[in-house]
Amino acid sequence: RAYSTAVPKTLTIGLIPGDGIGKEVIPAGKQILQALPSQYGLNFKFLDLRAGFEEFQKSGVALPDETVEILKKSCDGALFGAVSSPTYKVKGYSSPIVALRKKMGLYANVRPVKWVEGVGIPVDMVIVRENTEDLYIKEERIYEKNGQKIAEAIKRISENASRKIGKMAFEIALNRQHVRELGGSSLHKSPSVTVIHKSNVLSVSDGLFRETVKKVYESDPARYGSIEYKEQIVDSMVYKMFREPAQFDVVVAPNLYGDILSDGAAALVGSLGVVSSANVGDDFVIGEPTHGSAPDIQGKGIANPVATIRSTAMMLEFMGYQEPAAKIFSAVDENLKENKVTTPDLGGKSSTQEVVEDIIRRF
Ligand code: GGG
Repeated sequence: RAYSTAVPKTLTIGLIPGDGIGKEVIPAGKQILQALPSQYGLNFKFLDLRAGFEEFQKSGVALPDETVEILKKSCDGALFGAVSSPTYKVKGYSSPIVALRKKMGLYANVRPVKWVEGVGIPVDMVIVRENTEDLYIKEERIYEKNGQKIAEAIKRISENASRKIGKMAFEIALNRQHVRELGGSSLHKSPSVTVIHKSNVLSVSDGLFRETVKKVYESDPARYGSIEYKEQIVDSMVYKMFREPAQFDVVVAPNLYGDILSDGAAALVGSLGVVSSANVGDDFVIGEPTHGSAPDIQGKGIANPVATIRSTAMMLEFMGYQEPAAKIFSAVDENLKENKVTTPDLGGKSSTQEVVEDIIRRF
């Protein structure tokens, strides 16, 4: 999207901190947007919105209708922090982030995992996770047979959602290649997309995912022919991702495999605290750190704000504001490379706020 920096534009951003350290890192994203140099011609208005398990405990509703309505009617984009759903069934509760992704039509969760020299090991990949179906439709049931409990969950894979996520993955691969050709740093010379599946066992469901993504690739050789097409069974992907992570460029996966792989991949770049994501639909984007609510460090002021700050940049990037996004990414990279002002998860002694200020001073 082209925009003119000559006429300042005001963007309305919904802020949904959620639970735990979500409340400490979302203000970091807000400060970063407020501190963007005026040359980008962007002003921001913020709307504080409610969701989360703590919200459920207070009001009995995890994702108020009002939050969804305000996002749809009044916001240009949003930032979501973290949610800590209990690991047992709570009557009336359902994960608000899972519901929000569906209600807002955010069918892709895009999770870049890129090393910065000195932190982690060489890796430069993007995990493109399907965000609306698979086991996350949460159609579960429990029943008894011969006096024994049996639990079942439906794994739904649709051609439509697989096609959309496949297209998103190939488009991201082309875009990454375009950025490389403009001089962007990368471990890769040419684009590739690796499709994750377990269709040696789940030949119907994962089989449909794999075949549909492959069809997207084959449907447009003029557009996608420069991309190398690869497939990996999910268990072998875990092994290869830890042994030879540098070989992966874009990785596209059904919802659950994408979730697990992206948390695992965070170990390659030092900490879950630096891995960002964006929930992307055709007309809306919500930036969201990959990490959860981290109750163990909640309230200590030491949560790493980098994942949220990068997610803020991703939100701008998917909204079409490439230059301010690039400015944020490079300020974060400088902070990490220098390795002086970092939070304890990266071996440092700095607070959340000190890291935010160190990144802002590099603008
Ligand atoms: N920001 C990502 C996040 O909150 N992760 C934790 C998670 O997976 N939460 C799902 C839930 O508790 O509903």
